[in-house]
Amino acid sequence: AFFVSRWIAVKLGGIYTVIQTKAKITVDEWGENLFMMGPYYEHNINTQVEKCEPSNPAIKKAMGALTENGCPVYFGRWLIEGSPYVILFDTKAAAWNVDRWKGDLWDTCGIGLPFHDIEANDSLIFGSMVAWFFKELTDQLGDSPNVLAHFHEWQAGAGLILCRSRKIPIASIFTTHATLLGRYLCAGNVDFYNNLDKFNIDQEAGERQIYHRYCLERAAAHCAHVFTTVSQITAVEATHMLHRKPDVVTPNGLNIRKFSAMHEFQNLHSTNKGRIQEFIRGHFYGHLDFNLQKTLFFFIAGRYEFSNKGADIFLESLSRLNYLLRVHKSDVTVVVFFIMPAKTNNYNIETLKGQAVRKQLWDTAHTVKEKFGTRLYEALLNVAVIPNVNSKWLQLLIVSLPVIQIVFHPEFLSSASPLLPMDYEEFVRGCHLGVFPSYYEPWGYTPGECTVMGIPSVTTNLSGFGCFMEEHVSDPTAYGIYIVDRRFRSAEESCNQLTQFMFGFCQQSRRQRIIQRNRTERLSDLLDWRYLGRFYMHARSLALSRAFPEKFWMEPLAPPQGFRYPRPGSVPPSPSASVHSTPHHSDEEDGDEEELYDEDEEAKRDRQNIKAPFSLGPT
Ligand code: G6P
Ligand code: 1S3
Repeated sequence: AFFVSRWIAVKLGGIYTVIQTKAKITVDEWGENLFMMGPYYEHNINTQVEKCEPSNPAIKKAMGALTENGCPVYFGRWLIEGSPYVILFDTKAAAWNVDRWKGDLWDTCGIGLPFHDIEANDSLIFGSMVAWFFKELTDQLGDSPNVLAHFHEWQAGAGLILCRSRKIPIASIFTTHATLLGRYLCAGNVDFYNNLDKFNIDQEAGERQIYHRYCLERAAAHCAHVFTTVSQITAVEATHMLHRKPDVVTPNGLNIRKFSAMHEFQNLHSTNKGRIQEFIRGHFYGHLDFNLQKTLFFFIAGRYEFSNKGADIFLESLSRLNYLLRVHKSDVTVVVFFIMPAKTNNYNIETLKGQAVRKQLWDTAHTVKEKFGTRLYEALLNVAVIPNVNSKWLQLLIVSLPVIQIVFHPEFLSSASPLLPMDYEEFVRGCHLGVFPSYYEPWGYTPGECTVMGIPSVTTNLSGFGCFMEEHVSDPTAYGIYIVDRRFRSAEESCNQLTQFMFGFCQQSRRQRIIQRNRTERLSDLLDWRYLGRFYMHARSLALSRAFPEKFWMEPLAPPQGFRYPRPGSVPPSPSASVHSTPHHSDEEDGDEEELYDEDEEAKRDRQNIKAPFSLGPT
């Protein structure tokens, strides 16, 4: 089996996450017969791949045929869990063929690529090398063993189109993780989902100057033995935008890591939150007029697609939330992080200074801690604690203060950053709520990643993840999955709903948040590749049975058995009706509560219910 994608060892975005997290279970299934094929990028490969010689003589010979003709191909092991083999095609070195290969593509299917679209040209070079490789390989192998190739996204489409038009004997799958037109149309402020059948798609693609890309995508979808996409909502979109209904929906999973100590993820939340608080102390140095013990951290993260990722309605809802918190005289402050890579020049000097001063104060406070200890540190930083301020005046001051602070972090997070030295996972764990109110989101890994770390999140019924949760969980909100309706409501109504979700979240006590996190984490099993991987297995069997019907036969597929995760055993968490069972729980802000509800019992019951979340009929 071969996985063909532009994102092999290229750390960027959701498709990389699919391929990288899925590697382990796919290697478990295919062992030495699994190969991931991608373009060769020297800087990525040096840090992520261990080069070696292929032990399979047919692979070696096929690679040799390309390399000897001036188109180098490399082999190695990708240094991730499962250590899959990778075959990497040096598209830069092979670029001298591009004009000839453009001619081949034109002669084959009438798709012409403009010279200025570098990504499309690169994808053609990659695809031409892949098709050439498969030709050499299958010439040697004959039909034993059979070759199955799974192509991801339009950038791998050319390889698939060329293989099929040259009648190379492979079973093929094409998975699209979005449609080009869907993404463009949604970003252009159209009422996309209510007009799916009304667009003149050729014209729309032409007007957006993506006609050639769209042709590659559409041709790949039609050429494949099996066409799949990542969610039901994108399946409907693809049916209209590409004119082929996907054969299988292959939802995205994750590798779920279970801690031996059940509540370890809660401790991790606490430690990482401490690190975010440190950043905040430095970032707001001189303006730190809010109590960090009463501060909640929200964040949004993803590609900088302002309206597609819902940053627009998030900002609007934050201003409404700010208003609500003020009029209710809430003592909660919300700090919101926008983690969206954008164009940057340099670090902001003021920000660096703030962190440096914070560090100095920390050191100073520690040298004198025998005398004054941490309280001095807090006092030095916290301008709200001003001695001799008359309490009425102070109250006025607090009410007039904004209760929402926004930090825009225009880069991916990294533990090597001098400002916020945390990896994405650590950062997510330290936050309280992920907010992803996307308008266009075929799947949406961000809320899924929050879920497996036990962090509640907001998603929408226009995201694959949100729809999946709506389908499989009876009461997602009770489990900390807030689903904003962006399908059947106006933008104004969606903003209000999002505001209410966030306001409700802010009103929870610490104890309620802890209980909610426990519940959120329990949903992880639903997102485990160990379950979701079976949709990929099904797609592979289907492709083999269509490509080589005399050898592979598949029983007609029984419809997947719907699974619904039940409501939690109690009413949604309320301070008087539930009590946490989390060890090491410090709870300065909440009063004592009666022990009326055993949460671990609830967890046990839920886990028993989720033994086999999906059954897919014969595979
Ligand atoms: C985890 C820790 C607790 C801590 C809590 C803070 O549950 O185990 O010790 O009190 O996090 O939760 P919060 O929602 O206030 O950040
Ligand atoms: C796409 O990446 P995106 O963020 O551009 O593929 C991801 C993986 O399937 C998916 O999660 C996401 O919704 C798509 O949009």
